[in-house]
Amino acid sequence: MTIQWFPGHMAKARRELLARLPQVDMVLEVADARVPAASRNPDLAQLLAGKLHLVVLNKADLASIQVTDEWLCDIRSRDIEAMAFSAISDRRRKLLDPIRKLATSKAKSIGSLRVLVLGIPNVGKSAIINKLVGRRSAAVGARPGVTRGQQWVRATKNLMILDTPGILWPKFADKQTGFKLAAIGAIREEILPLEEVAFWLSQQLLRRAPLTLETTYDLTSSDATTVLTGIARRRGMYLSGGRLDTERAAAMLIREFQQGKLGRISLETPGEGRQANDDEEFMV
Ligand SMILES: Nc1nc2c(ncn2[C@@H]2O[C@H](COP(=O)(O)OP(=O)(O)O)[C@@H](O)[C@H]2O)c(=O)[nH]1
Ligand SMILES: [Mg+2]
Repeated sequence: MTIQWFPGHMAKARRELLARLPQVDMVLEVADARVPAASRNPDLAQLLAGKLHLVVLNKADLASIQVTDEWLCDIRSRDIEAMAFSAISDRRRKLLDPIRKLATSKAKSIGSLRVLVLGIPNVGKSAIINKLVGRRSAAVGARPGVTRGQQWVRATKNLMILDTPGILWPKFADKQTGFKLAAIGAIREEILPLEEVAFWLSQQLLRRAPLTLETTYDLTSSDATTVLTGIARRRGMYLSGGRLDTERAAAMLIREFQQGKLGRISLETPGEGRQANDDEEFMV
């Protein structure tokens, strides 16, 4: 499901986006509320010139409420509309209202509003399309010039959605970004080893939500190097021969983080990424 981002893939995704943009009035850019910077691509803004643009921080049910509010202020301060959303628990209405408001504020006749949902893998694009289209789902036929197999679906009387989301390529600014994307399941584990991602995540948890590892796994140490062995011991994860299975513990920690079992945790705050660019270059 996730994509390994080689330059060729990025170029293809960019080409496909450029081909589809002329057909739409608004781009709904879906990002992950736990990593709103790492899950966006700053290069998108210049491609969108002239389009209505709404950033949806999805999976807000998994992120810190306070940190998400900070991100919304940060994005809006750059003159981009933004909202927090949970495709799992929020009502469709919460998404429809800001779309309408943005369209009418720009004097765009809502009577013809055509929307493309766009984002990196696994941020919830399909969940959002399903939410918007709801039970009203009714394909209205492929249109000329539209990528084959792609259809406009009517969400409301006035709102048409492309049923195939646009795939955005992440911008790998540094290794931290890679870890953030791996932690939310946006890039494949082949790119960054599971145990390295879990170690990084352990450090983040100890720093940003210090009680989480204790309440979830009964671990009291504040040393990230002991987290995986601690989880393996608590959960009885052993390899034949009696060694602790830290790889299984790593997979479990990442999975439970992704499922929200560790609580509402944001992995970055506005501002902190901007001074961390002395990190080594991260290539995929
Ligand atoms: N907790 C939570 N999970 C979500 C939310 N939106 C999507 N998901 C889950 O995230 C995973 C990826 O969603 P999907 O819509 O397939 O992402 P896509 O790759 O961007 O189309 C699925 O397991 C969804 O159930 C959300 O708002 N909150
Ligand atoms: Mg999808």
